[in-house]
Amino acid sequence: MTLKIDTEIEYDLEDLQYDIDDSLETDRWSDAPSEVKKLFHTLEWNIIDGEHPDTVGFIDEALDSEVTARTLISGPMAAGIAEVGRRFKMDEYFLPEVMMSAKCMHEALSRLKPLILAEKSEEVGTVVIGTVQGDLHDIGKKIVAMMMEAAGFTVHDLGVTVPPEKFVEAIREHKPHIVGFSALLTTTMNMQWETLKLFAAEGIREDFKVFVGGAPISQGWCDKIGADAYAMDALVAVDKAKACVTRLKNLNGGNPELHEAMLEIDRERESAKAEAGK
Ligand code: B1M
Repeated sequence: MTLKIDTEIEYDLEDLQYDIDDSLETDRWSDAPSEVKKLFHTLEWNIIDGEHPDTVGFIDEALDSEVTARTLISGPMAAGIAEVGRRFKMDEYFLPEVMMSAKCMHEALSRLKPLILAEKSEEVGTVVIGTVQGDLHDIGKKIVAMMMEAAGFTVHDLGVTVPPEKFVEAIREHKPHIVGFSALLTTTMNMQWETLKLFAAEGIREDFKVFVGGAPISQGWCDKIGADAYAMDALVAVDKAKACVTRLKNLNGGNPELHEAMLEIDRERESAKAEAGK
């Protein structure tokens, strides 16, 4: 038996500016038993405070309470790191604090990764993924890679600050169905475009589908650079990737029909959400 806790609802995270007592008073995670709700807020604050020696202990406690790895990632971990981003933007936090919080995220993900990967059943395709050149952010990319692997893909993660030529090399070696670029900085998102241009120059653009993601990335950007799919989170990335290797497998990368099919997946998701919210 696993606990079902809704992490798709958009919560107001304003309480995270104050202290855990304020968080405990919100209705966030109220569909969980009270001790789990408390544990979720503790984990949010553990990430905000960057107290990484304690992170895995809280994760283990949540797992013992039948909470799934996916719920932890998309729930309290996402909330905690979002508040870190806000504090950084408002100059309330500086790099050392952000690095401590990132360490909490990495330690939690290392603990959760085997549980997510244990879900893998059939082999559905191959993915090459990396954070583009100049960009060191990899927490979100690691989550995407993990979820893709759990969904049946063999994932070759090239790491961070990956030069366009290294993508080309990996593509020649692994012959992927999907190539994914992550970028978290407005100053590095352009490297997604540069990498895509190199694929065209090398005559390999149509051999696979190109996925783009990361906080500053949008559908508009995806359209502008001529990528095949934009995914706002790991779940959307998996849905779209699966469609690409099954019913859309005969459409080449760069095909406008493929692009339209990706947009249709977003529309279906939106209407399913609206339906569920009724
Ligand atoms: Co930096 N950082 N950071 N940072 N950092 C941001 C991105 C920033 C928004 C913070 C802020 O100002 N609020 C800001 C960028 C501003 C901008 O460009 N507009 C910023 C900055 C400025 C910087 C530095 C330049 C700071 C400096 O040095 N002065 C510097 C850059 C270093 C470099 O890259 N060259 C820097 C450094 C760092 C750390 C190293 C300290 C650390 C990264 C540690 C690491 O990743 N190993 C860090 C962190 C942790 C952040 C924030 C706080 C958190 C990022 C994160 O992990 N989010 C971030 C604030 C923010 O994003 N709001 C910030 C959680 C993660 C789960 O979400 O990565 O969005 P995300 O991934 C999601 C989706 O986007 C999507 O799915 C994921 C899961 O749902 N997704 C994909 C991601 N990739 C995808 C690929 C796909 C599909 C979906 O297909 C291929």
